[in-house]
Amino acid sequence: MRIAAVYALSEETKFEAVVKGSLDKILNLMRDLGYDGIEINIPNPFNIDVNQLSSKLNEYGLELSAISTGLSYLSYGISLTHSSKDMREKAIKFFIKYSEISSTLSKYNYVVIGLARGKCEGRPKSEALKTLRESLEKILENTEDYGTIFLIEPINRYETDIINTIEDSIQLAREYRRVKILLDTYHMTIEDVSPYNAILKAGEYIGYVHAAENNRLAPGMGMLNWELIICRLLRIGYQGYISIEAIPKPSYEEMLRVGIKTLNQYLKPRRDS
Ligand code: LER
Ligand code: MN
Repeated sequence: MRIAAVYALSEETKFEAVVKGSLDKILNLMRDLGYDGIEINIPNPFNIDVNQLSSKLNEYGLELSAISTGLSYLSYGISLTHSSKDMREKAIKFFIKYSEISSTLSKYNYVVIGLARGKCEGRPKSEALKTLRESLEKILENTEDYGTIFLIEPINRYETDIINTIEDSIQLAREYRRVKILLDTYHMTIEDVSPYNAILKAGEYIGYVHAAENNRLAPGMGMLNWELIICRLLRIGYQGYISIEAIPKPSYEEMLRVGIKTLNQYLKPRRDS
C-alpha cells in the first residue's frame, strides 16, 4: 500500500479536510516525510496548467494518486444529479475533462465522485439515483479512451442524501466495470455499524481509501484502530493508496507528520509490496 494526502488546488475553499497553501512547499514537505503520492482536489479542470502540474510532480518525485472533485461542487455547484439539465451537462463536461487530465498525469488514473454527485433536492432517492446513473453512463461512454476509474465515495448523511453507506455504493461498483468504491474511514464511522467491517463488506470493490479519524483529524489523533483498519485492508488484498483527508490541525505540517507516522507503524514492513 502507498500513502498520499489530499491537497486543494485553491486557497479559497470551504472544505476543511484538506491541505492548502504553496504547492512547492507542500510537495517538498510530503517528499521529506516519505509520502508516495498526492491527491489533488481541482475546482475547475478547464482552469489548470497541466504541464506545470506535471513538472512539479516530477520535480518532487510524488505520484498523482487521484484527482478529487468536491471543490467543483463547493465552488461552482457542479452536480451530476442537478435538477437542471444544463447544469448536469456542465457537470458531465467537467468529469470528462477530469478524466482526460487524470489519464495524462496519473498512472493510477482515478477520479473521485464525492460531493459532485449532488443531492436529492426534494426528489425521491430512486429518481436522483436514476439521474446519477444516466450522467455516469454518459461520462463512461465518453472516457473509454482515457480508461479512467471513477471512485464513488459513500459520504455521510450530513453532507449528502445520495449514497451514504457502503451498500449503496456496492450496487454501482457491481454494475459498471470502471466504477470502484472510495472508502472514507471518517464517513464510515458515521454511517456504518463498524468502519472495520465496512472494509470487509466492500472487499474487492474498494479502489481507493481516504483516511481520517472519527473527528476528521489525522490518523493517530482520534479513536480509530489503525492496526485493525490496515489488517482488514490486507485481508481483502487491497494494494492501493491510503490518502489522508484530514483537518489540518494543529497545523498542516503536524497533520501530515502524525498521519503518515501512524499508518507507517502498521504498514512499514510491507510498504514495498
Ligand atoms: C470528499 O472526499 C469527502 O470526503 C467529502 O466529505 C467532501 O468532499
Ligand atoms: Mn473523503
